[in-house]
Amino acid sequence: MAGMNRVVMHIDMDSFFAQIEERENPEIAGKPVIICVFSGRGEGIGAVSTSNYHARNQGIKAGMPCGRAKKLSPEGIYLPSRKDFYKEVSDQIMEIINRYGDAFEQVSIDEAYLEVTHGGGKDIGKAENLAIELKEEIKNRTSLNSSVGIGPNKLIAKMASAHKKPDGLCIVRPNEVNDFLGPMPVKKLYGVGKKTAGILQEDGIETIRDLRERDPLWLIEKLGKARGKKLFDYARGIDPSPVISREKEQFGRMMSFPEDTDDSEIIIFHILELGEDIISKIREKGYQFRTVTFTGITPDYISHTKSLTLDHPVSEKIDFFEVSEKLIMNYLSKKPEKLRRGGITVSNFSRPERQSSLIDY
Ligand code: TTP
Ligand code: MG
Repeated sequence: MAGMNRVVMHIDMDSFFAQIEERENPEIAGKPVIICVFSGRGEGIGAVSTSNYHARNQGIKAGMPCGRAKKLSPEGIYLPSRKDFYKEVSDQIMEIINRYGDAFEQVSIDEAYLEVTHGGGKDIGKAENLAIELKEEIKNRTSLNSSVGIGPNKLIAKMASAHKKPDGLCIVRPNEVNDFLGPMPVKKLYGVGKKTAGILQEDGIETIRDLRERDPLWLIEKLGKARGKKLFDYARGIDPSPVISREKEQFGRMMSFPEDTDDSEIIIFHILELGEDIISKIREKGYQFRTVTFTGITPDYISHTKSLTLDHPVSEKIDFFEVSEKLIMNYLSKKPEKLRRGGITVSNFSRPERQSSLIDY
């Protein structure tokens, strides 16, 4: 990817666990909400997992003992963490995010990276529209706010998503990277923890700009080779690390139609276009597939799917076109309503036996 302009997106949900609880209990809206994890070592000994922004304004922080939080915010609403439930909501969100990029990497329960260099990228304006659409789809389907950062790599995208929280969208173009990072306190730089920040501050380094002015050899001497080199690059907004998709069990693409439509010809036209991309990816990998799934999303974000599984694996474009067309016609005959978005996914992969072995024998 060297020399190529990348566009990377980082999505992070706002006060995730607390926001879910606010959604589930509308009566607590507007109050400080604190989610506590109890250690099992006796009642009441718990730590703050997260809190909403009202509680943060009162000085409450993740990791703080709940007892201390209660002193800071006696009127706060304290709720026990329901991790399994949050995980379900997370899965739902990740499934949405996954469809917006060329590569998708989930990094925690509420954050993920997307490489959008090809899909909507290069042109940052297109990436911006993609981000607006993604935020909107998450909001419409889960009622939750997210923050998105867009930058030329993972480091900048991540720092950008944090920059305008909550409900933020922050775009940092390659020529803006230095101005974006420069004035920030050094502890905000990704990879700088409390300890490193302390070491740097002892030597008068307050901002990322201060860090940038230091000699690389000085940094290596202070922080060790690996960390010193890394922070030298990070201070300049350099991060070549790729967005790594886990081995996928399916390949899919999703799109918004130019306008809401139930016209089968229009829908098929767009979906087959998405398919071009999917098929070339699959052929690149040497996969064959048996299942094709069509997803339709209505203007009020209800989604329906329809799948078709062949009795033998295929990999030709013509097979994909045939199956997709059949699926979409079938879908529309059962659900004749307008669609805002549509998507197509192929799955059920296998690798063909190598043909040459037949000849060898
Ligand atoms: P974060 O994204 O770090 O925090 P957040 O989503 O609550 O708030 P922000 O708006 O700043 O992004 O973490 C996601 C979830 O992970 C968080 O809701 C709760 C959980 N978590 C813990 O349980 N303990 C912790 O120390 C942290 C940082 C997070
Ligand atoms: Mg978050």
